[in-house]
Amino acid sequence: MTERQEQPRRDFLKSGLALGGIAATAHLPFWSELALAQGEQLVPFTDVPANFAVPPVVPGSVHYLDTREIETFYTPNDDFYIVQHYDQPAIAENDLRVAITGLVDNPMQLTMRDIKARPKIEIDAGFECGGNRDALFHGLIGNARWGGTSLRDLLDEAGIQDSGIEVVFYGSDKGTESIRDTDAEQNFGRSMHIDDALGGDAILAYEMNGEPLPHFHGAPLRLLVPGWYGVANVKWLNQIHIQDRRYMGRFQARDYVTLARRDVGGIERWEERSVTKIRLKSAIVRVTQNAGGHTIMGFALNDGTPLESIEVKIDDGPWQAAEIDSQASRYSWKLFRFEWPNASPGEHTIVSRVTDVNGQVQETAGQMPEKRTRWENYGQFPRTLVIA
Ligand SMILES: Nc1nc2c(c(=O)[nH]1)N[C@H]1C(S)=C(S)[C@@H](COP(=O)(O)O)O[C@H]1N2
Ligand SMILES: [Mo]
Repeated sequence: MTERQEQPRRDFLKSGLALGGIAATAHLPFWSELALAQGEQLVPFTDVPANFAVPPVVPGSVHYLDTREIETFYTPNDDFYIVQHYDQPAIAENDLRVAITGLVDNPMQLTMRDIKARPKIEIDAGFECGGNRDALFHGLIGNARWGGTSLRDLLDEAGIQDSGIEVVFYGSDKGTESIRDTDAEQNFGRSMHIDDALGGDAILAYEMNGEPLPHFHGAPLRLLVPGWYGVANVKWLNQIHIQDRRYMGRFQARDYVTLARRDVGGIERWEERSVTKIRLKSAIVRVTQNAGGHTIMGFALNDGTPLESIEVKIDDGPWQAAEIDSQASRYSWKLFRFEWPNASPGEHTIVSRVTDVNGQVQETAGQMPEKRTRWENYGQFPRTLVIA
């Protein structure tokens, strides 16, 4: 047994949830106040184009949230963002077989009944698409309670052989990729290093907010890797393959590959890197006017590292601490609120930033010249509005 296999995984998970993943910031329950109260008014942002509107959910297309309208800690299933790159296969629960293949002592073929008979874990996790961006006001995001069974326990039971270093997850959705001069049929696939697959809190999820996993979110089974960008969460999952080499599929090695300058052993290089863990990020999503003044709200998201603070800055003022929703937990999104009592009439620019317990601070996009591609859009996101 290796060291990683001896960790009491579930206890760790529980304490992580109980601690809420928040180190040193005020805990206030306010999610129930997200809906507009009587006499409260939404102050429109002037950075939102007049024609910006979120289209309804259409089969086969992308759906995103209107983040200005976040009203609940758990994103409703029918409004949770949707991204897929191939088709959206309809798979009857009774027909699904999940194969565990490759470098394992005990290859498996699991039915949904087998999977549901295993110990169930429920975990709150928010995630965003690695391609989430300012132009969509960061609407490729959602937060839900996921129910499923431990990936680690399943892999332990399969018995990964010493030569196995990579775990590949395949969905049953398919498309054709032109690779050099060959049109090759592909299933959506993503992989993780064996240490990430065994060392994290990943589950095979079949429930979303207490309901069976919806069709567009990968029914009947998907991978859910708390703290990772959405692309890791393979939908319509039907095969887990353990191999002795890196997986080089499109969404691992060519797409969802971010570009940044990095010190590589003393030499600064442009590095291409697969999108994996969620980068520390926050954004303001709404401002309301009420009897006491104005309230600014937003969210923060990261890889599960506990937060130190979320702060708000108004124009050229100081950074001031916001309150974090007490429902926030390790991997959930963290909704925040900032009371703005004496807003002066006129135009304002407001922005948030989040800091984690390791002292990592969300920077402005301008402070990150080394960060190039649009993947992992985690720079500070200033918003503009006019106070009447
Ligand atoms: N099988 C499969 N899984 C997939 C995808 C896909 O195209 N096919 N898209 C990924 C991407 S890029 C994202 S952002 C998330 C979106 O999950 P959601 O649609 O449930 O929000 O699913 C991931 N899992
Ligand atoms: Mo994505």
